[in-house]
Amino acid sequence: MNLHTLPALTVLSDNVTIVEKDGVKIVRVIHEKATAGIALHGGHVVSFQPKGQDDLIWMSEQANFNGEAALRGGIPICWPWFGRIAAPAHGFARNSQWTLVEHRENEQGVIVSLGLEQNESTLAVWPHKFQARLNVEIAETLKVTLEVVNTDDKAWTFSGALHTYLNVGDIRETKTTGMGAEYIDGLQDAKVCQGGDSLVLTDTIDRVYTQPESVIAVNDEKLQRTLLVENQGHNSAVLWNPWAEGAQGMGDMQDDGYLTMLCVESTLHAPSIETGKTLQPGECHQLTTSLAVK
Ligand code: TA6
Repeated sequence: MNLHTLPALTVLSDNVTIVEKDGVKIVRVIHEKATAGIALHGGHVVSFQPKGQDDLIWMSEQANFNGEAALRGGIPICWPWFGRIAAPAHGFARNSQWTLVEHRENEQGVIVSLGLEQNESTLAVWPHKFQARLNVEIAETLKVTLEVVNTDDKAWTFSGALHTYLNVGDIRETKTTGMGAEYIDGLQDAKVCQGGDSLVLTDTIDRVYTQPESVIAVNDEKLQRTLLVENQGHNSAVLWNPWAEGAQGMGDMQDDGYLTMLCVESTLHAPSIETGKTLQPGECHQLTTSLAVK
């Protein structure tokens, strides 16, 4: 996504500016090491481009920057649940307005922190108090950490994902390794399956891999690079591509959009709200994903 042409609203420092795309404010970072954008709507990373590289992040040309829909592409924050186990799908965080808490920078890069707490509309769908902090570290690599704290006086359970859309040259010439052998297949009623951990996709895929390696490698023949994805605080990694028919069925993805994207997600998966991870009052959890080019 080209951040350079967006009108600047506020200059916060030499490297950090608030810009706007349609109705959505974006924290834009232009640093010696990389450029990046984080939309306050959704706390959504929309771009990460290390110096001399194509963007590592895919954004749909048809994403709705209207401040109402979740953005298609980028790194959606799925929380406090992952998937369609409750409504709205993937939780409310990706469709909430986050606040810029702080930004810090030095010659290595910039850290941008956003915050979200319960409000009337989150309490209406999930009756719990929480404090969420999204730390986005922009340097030669990108590190995104979602930290959630239980600020309520009783325990609650949650799941979630950092639903990264990677930008690839051509999905048909992209090989993913390190997913691990076992997966829950979203296309076969959550059947548990075994398979090789190295894949070149030829069709739609929607899998929760339960034993991923610590580093997942996405080898992109066309762009001549390998993207490395390293996750923490997760219990699985999701691989998703809607392929041609899926893309055609989505109003916010161009028909051929599936050819240049691959979701590799840092996921805390649970089959229901009740079976998610439990946090007692005062406890916190961090879910992280890091992206690098080899
Ligand atoms: O992470 C994979 C997935 O849960 C798929 O099942 C697919 O629907 C995708 O997310 C996108 O979901 P969304 O609600 O953004 O359309």
